[in-house]
Amino acid sequence: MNICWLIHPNILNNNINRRTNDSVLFELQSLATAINLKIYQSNIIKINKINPGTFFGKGKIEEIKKKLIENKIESCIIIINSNISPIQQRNLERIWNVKVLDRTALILEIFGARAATKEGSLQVELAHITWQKTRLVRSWTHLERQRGGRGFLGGPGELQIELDKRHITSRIKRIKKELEKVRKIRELQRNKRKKLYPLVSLIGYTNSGKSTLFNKMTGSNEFAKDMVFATLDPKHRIVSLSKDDNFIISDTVGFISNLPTELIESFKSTLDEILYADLIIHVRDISHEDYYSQNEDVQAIIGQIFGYSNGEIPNNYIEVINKIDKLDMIDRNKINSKNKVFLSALTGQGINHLKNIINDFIKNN
Ligand SMILES: Nc1nc2c(ncn2[C@@H]2O[C@H](COP(=O)(O)OP(=O)(O)OP(=O)(O)O)[C@@H](O)[C@H]2O)c(=O)[nH]1
Ligand SMILES: [Mg+2]
Repeated sequence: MNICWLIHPNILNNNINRRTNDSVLFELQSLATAINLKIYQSNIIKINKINPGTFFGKGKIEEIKKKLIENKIESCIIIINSNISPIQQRNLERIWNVKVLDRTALILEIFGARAATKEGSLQVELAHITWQKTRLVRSWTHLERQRGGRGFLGGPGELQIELDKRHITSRIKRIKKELEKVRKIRELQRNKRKKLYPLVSLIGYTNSGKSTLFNKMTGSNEFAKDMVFATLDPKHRIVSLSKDDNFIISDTVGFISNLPTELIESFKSTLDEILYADLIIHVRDISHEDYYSQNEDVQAIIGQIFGYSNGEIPNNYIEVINKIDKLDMIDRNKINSKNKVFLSALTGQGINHLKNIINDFIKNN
């Protein structure tokens, strides 16, 4: 098991810090444990100004180096919860003599580890090599070759590091072609299904309870776990409301803050499930400290999927406020509205109400 050292750089004057330090570190830790990394330590490091060459200032870098040497930590991965440039990565790796990953690399690793279908693997590989390509621009040959072809964690795309840019470009083309085929097949299947039954898509922040709700509504047993990105590939099931009223529900990949744009681009065929849904259900975890900022992140990603620019929301959209069993809320039933259903996917409380809302929506649209 690889050991990792998690560092969240708290950058001064960065207005987009909407979360508390604790919750940022907690999410970072769950990302690391999602690929079985053992956490040596996690810290927040204050930064006044990003150093273009090394990201951190001299003092911090020396401090970390000293600690690595003193504690004889050799095969450690240092994960920096931000985007770092290829030059910064190279310099830090040289000084510290350990592997350095940034947030995007970490998320891509998790997706790589989760991909279970051919489509999922292709999508992850596409995201990975598109990202790598952007990092090869400035300092390709010597930098990447020196670092060696095998990343610590392996996974799709790691081998590609030894190929030159032209190879990557042609691989990107081939994957896109293959994915386009998959997308067409999906489109056909979707159209076929849609002729039979309306499509209801679950979306939401990772770990908000989409799969738990999917399982509760369909009686299935899909993987649902207290773990980020438990689900990667879309799943479909028919839900019967009555003899004549059925719909198809789809469960899909969760979102996260700063989701790499390469992933959104590459996961088009998966995200089509949302784009072409008759009804979108946004599952939100009301017990989470970041309830509001998670909503902003999901809205931003919806905007990217639909090509919105001003925070609009699709009109076939409702919210499920999940995990109410964890709260001590009085009068919560009064808060239910046409577009908002409070429930617990775990206990089942409120599920019938959701089914009624879905039924109404389907009948009226
Ligand atoms: N207390 C409580 N826990 C819940 C509820 N719904 C889901 N959970 C828990 O939340 C965790 C995440 O649930 P999942 O259903 O896997 O979440 P998801 O949204 O599918 O997550 P990803 O697939 O990672 O995007 C699990 O530990 C669930 O048991 C709920 O209503 N109440
Ligand atoms: Mg899931």
